[in-house]
Amino acid sequence: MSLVLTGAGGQLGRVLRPRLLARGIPLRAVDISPITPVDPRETIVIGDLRDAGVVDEALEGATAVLHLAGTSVERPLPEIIENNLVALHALYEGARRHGVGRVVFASSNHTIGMYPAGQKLRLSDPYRPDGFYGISKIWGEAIGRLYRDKYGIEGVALRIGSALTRPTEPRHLATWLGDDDLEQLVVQSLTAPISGYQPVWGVSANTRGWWDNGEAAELGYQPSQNAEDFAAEIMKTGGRDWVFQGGSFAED
Ligand code: NAI
Ligand code: 15L
Repeated sequence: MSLVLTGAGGQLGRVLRPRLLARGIPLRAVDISPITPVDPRETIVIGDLRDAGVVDEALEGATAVLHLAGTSVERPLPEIIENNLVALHALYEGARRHGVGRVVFASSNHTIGMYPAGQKLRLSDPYRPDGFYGISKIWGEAIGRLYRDKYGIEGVALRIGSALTRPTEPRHLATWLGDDDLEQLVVQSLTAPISGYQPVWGVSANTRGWWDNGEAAELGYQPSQNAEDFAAEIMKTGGRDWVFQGGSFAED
């Protein structure tokens, strides 16, 4: 596999790059901000993915893309549009030009953040975004499906909960995705046979989880982490229980 990882300098990129390299997957790491290679098998492209020239440099010879780049929190609409709609479209157009076989896209629970906390959901339940950021991830899921249907690019959308090394608040008891599970889910999403386009939840095997993740199991994802292991510690901190699944994003 010749893998391009965008958003390589961000939180999840920094967790995943050494882990993917340790599995023998060479990387081209892309970010708008300067980054340094983790090891010699990693090449770096610095630039803005809204720029087709940067996309061409990044995707030359690539067989797969893990697209993490973008604005990752609620921000004013123009910033969201530029990084999460315009840059994402440029990335998919590049994938089409360069014959990339599969794009794995980092979506988010904020696509459904206005559902009440505690309500069990399936991927087929209607979107209920909790802001412009959540709407931009719906765009991302839709563009992945479009490029599969029109151009045959296989796609996996990871609807990630809260990807953190440790869960820290009561909401994370349902939404947490641990680092080991993140790595496993990404590897399965890049390599498992799929029929076209597949959204899945990006979440660990949390006892108090809200999301039915049968689709990820079909990719071979077998989560080994559970936020419940941190429950006693989290409850001692007295963090608040949010009304909506999107937590603070839904109430801002
Ligand atoms: P982050 O904000 O730490 O990293 C995003 C990276 O993308 C940054 O290094 C930034 O410089 C880069 N970037 C932004 N716009 C760019 C552009 N136009 N061209 C090139 N690079 C650009 O985000 P994090 O936490 O690493 O998340 C990665 C992805 O996963 C994001 O798309 C985020 O929305 C998604 N996600 C993350 C979750 C989490 O719990 N961390 C939960 C749900 C989704
Ligand atoms: C996300 O989509 C964000 O990128 C991340 O910063 C967290 O806020 C996460 O969701 C979450 O909902 O916990």
